[in-house]
Amino acid sequence: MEVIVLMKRRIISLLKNNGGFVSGESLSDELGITRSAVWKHINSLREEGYVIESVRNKGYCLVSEPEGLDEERIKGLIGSSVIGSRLVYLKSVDSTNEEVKRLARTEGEHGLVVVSDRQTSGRGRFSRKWVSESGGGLYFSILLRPDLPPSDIASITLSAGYAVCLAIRDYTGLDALVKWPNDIIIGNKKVCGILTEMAAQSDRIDYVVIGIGINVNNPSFPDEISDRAVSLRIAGGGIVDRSEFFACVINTLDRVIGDFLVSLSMDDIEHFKTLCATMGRRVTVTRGGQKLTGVACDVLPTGELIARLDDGKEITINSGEVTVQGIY
Ligand code: BT5
Repeated sequence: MEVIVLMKRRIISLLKNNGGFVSGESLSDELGITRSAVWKHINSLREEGYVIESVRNKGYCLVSEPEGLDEERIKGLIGSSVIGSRLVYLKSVDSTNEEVKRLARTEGEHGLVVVSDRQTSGRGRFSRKWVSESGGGLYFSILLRPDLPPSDIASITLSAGYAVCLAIRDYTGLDALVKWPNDIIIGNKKVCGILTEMAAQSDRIDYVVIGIGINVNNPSFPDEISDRAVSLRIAGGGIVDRSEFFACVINTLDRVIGDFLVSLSMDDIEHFKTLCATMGRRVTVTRGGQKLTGVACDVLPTGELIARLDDGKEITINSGEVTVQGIY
C-alpha cells in the first residue's frame, strides 16, 4: 500500500482505538512523522469525508466516517421508478457520464442510472472540471432513450434541474434555486451542476445522458472553487443520509421527467419561475461578438430564457453562456 494511504489508515485506527481526543504529539510519535505531516494527513482524511474535530491542547477526535451508499436501501426506496430501474453503484469512476455512454453503446437501457462516491475526471460543460475527487458528494448519470427528434428535448436539462431543486428543498428545507440553465444554487453559491450530452441522428435521438453532481456532505472545497461552491451540509442541512436523499432525488426526477420528456407542464413551468434565481436579474449574453444586456423576464416551457433588452426588445436565449449579475 502507498505510504500516504498507509499513514492515513493508521491515523484512523489510532483515533478509533482511542475513542476520544488524541494529541498531535502522540500521533506524530506513534507514526514517526512530524506534527505538520500529521496535520496534512488529517486534512486529506477530511477531504475524503471523515469528520475529525481538532481542539487546541487536546488534539484530534474522530467524529464520523464517510458513509458509502447503501445500494439495497436505495433500490427499496426508489421502488418502481423508470429512472433507476437499473442502478449501477461504483465507489469510484472516471466520470459517471462516460460510464453511462460506455454502457449505452452496448446494453444500457432507458432509465439506467450510474452513481458513484467519487470521480477522477468529473467534467462540467465546455470541458471544464467538476470537482468530485473526495467523498461527500453525489455523482450520477441517467440514460434516456426517448423516441423523439433532438429538438423535442431542449428543456431536459431545465426539467432535471427543477426536479433536483425540488428534492433539495423537500428533503433539507434549504432555499435552493435554479440558476438558468443548469446550476442549482443556495445563497448565491453552486450546490449542483448538470451536464447533458446526446448522441443523435438529425431526426432521431439515439440516447441522452443527464449527469448530475450534487455537493452533499462535503466539509470544504479546494481553493479554486471555494468562493462559489457550497454543500448541503455547509448551507445548514447538517450531515445528510446520502442514500435516502439520493432516492428522494431519483423519485422526484422520475415524477418530473420519467415519462414527460417534451417540456414541463404549465403548472411546473409557473412553479419553476418562482424558483429561478435568474428571473428579474440583469443578464448579459454574447451574440455575434456583441454583448447584449437586459433583464430576464420569462422562461418558456421549451426551456428558453426571455430577456428584455434596455431598448425594450425581447430576445430568446436557448443555451450557452449567460452572465447573471449578482450571482458568481
Ligand atoms: C456544470 O458545468 O455545472 C456541470 C457539472 C456536471 C457534473 C456531473 S457529476 C456526474 C456527471 N459526470 C460528470 O463527469 N459530470 C456530470 P459548468 O456549468 O461548466 O460548471 C463548471 C464550473 O463549476 C467549474 O468551472 C467550476 O467553476 C465550478 N465547479 C466545479 N466543481 C464544482 C463543485 N463540486 N461544486 C460547485 N462548483 C463547482
